[in-house]
Amino acid sequence: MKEMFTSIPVIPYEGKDSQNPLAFKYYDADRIILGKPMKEHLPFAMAWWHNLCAAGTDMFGRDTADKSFGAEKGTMEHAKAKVDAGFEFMQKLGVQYFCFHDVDLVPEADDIKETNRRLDEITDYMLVKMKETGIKCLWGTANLFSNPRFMNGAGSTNSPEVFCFAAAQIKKALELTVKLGGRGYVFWGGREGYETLLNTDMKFEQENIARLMHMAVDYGRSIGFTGDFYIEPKPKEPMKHQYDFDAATAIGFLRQYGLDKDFKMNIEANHATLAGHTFQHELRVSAINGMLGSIDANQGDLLLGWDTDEFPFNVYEATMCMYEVLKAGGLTGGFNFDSKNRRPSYTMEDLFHAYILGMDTFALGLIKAAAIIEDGRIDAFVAERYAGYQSGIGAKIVSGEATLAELAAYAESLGDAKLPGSGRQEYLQSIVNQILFS
Ligand code: XLS
Ligand code: CA
Ligand code: CA
Repeated sequence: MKEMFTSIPVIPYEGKDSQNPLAFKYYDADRIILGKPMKEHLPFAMAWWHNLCAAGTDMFGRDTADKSFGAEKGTMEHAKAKVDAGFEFMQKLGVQYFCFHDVDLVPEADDIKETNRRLDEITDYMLVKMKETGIKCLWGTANLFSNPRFMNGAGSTNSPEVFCFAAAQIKKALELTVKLGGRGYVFWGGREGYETLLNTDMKFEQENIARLMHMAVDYGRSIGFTGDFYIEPKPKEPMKHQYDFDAATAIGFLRQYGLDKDFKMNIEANHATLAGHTFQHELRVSAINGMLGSIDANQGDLLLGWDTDEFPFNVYEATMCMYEVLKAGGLTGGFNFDSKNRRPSYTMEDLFHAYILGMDTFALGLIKAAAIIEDGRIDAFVAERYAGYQSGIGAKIVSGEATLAELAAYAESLGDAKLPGSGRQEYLQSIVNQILFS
């Protein structure tokens, strides 16, 4: 097989003083952080769709990047060239996983039977490469939003025929995920929402989404899928309102429909900010509900109101992310770079620079989050802040033994309450800065 990225070597770790654009400054795969090598804390994944398919087309202009990889687009030869390019890319960077949608892998045919045959062929080819390289599948998914038939959603569509096509694609994508040994299976409900309530039966649509998910769980388990199903919340875009608005909403939905044992969250940074939350907030909500599964590692632009899927470079955000991940005991999933180069960064080298940026950002985030935990001042402050609940009336409240009347009598015996302890926000922020920049 011919090398695709001839000008790019295997990317070495050179340390923070390196000026080599094709070297890691912080991601040192075998460096031990809190007892575990970085590469185990950070199971990075390549997103097939952005890295091997998207070439810069936007609403106002066509492709800027050449992602033909020497083959004619829309052919199986091109699908194979993408596999070759993808595996060489991951190997050169030391990326251990990939994520895919069905239609990222092969050109979709007019007849679903032919699409499925192509998927069988390409995944046979991918399996060979996986054996050769040791690279694994993080998660798979079905694209239930691009084909015009999904204009009104997949599980939430008004058309039972379209619902069946969604079921067929999910069935196949689950089989492929099992075949490739994927750790997880994602539902991103891009078109599961509405444009106007004037034409929408919201209750029925959500019940139907739950029906489809139950069928997916039953089928997945019947063919040996033991991983996690994930919902990837996103509040809007492409729909005006999406049912999986944020983690809290998605978790409530899963519990309402009895899906919470099989599902966790796949949290994407850019979707968190579109929902009006911080990335850290969405991670914390998932973690405290035992549902922090996987992460789509990217970032948005707070000045833009849409999903820009930028490569993450905000070290503060990455640090807070890794703080949540470490506190939660790690991920069962991984860190998928659901990120794309900016349209004017169109060369092959730019693809590598982008991954080096993203991997270094999370490596630095990991190092700094571990330092915050080891430093201990923040954890100690939080523990102290709630210490009143460990004895006396506080302990009684927590034990569930206290009655409202008893607490009222206690308040009356005090006459007036002293103010709660200071939140010390500025002090805590200065600790984070001290650790980040020392
Ligand atoms: C789009 C989503 C999508 C999912 C997978 O905004 O991020 O790419 O991750 O369908
Ligand atoms: Ca996104
Ligand atoms: Ca995503």
